[in-house]
Amino acid sequence: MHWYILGAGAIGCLCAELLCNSGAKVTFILRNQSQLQTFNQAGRQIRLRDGDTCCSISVDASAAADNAEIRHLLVTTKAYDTLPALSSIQHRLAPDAQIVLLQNGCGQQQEVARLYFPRQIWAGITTHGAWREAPFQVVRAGIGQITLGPLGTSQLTLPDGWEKIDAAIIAEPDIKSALWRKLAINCAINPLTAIQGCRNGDLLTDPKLSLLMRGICDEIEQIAHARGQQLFTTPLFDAVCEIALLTADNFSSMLQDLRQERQTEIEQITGFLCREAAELGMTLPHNQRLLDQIRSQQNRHYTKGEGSE
Ligand code: KPL
Repeated sequence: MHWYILGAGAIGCLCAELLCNSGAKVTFILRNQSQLQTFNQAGRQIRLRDGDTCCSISVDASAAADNAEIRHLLVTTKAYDTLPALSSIQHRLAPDAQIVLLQNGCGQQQEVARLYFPRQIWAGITTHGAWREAPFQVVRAGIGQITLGPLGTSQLTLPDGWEKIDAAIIAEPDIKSALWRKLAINCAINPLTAIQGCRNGDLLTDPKLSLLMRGICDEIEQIAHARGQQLFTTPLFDAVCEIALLTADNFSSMLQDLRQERQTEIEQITGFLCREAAELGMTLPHNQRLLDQIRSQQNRHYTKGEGSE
């Protein structure tokens, strides 16, 4: 089995390790010559650090513009990069290719299923904790699981070869609900921590932030309910508090993106929720305010970036 991976960030590298260890051949698809050069400088290897233990794995890389056919593709790019990244390799995708999308956010999965029909698409979420300390070098921050489910079909199978992976891979028949649950958690934690510049755990210890988070959660629940989505068996606020406690020392991915002046996934997280609300004729004052605030912070970075070039 030969799996190509689009997106060589922390989750892309973790998955590369899992797939290599399962006996698959793994090739990263890199966007341009400069990324290929960085990969060559890293010894054509990925390095994973777990506490004091370090392991290196040799993988291949190919440029997006190459021509070799792709029959198995894992996409671990940032959510906003999904469509542009896929379109850069469209000429290589076999008509019966299997595509796995392992990303935050909602909306892009349905768009991929529509645009790349009749290929088989799986969407997934992961609770693995990892961060990238340098290109192709990842630090493992917590062992989690990968939950995957097929889009647009009721046949519950895993992608080719994934049953051989020696890690928790959960086959989920109702992946849409799993994506909504992850979306709800990300909507409640990410923008608020990004605006406040705080750790996830601070949402629990600062009464003002906890109150705000409760308001945000109530709005998310209203939309989920209007869309017929059951979220958790407990109120969303309680589920979010549990995750914030488990990840108390983390800086959310959105806060990290803002701090590093990178584009955030706000449009695929709170933006998706607010678009759903607009379609339903509903308003979400707390979530809309967070969306506006993150958009304006991002725009400041881009304007600054453009001015300094
Ligand atoms: O998924 C996360 C993220 O930061 O994107 C949470 C669960 C909020 C953990 O930080």
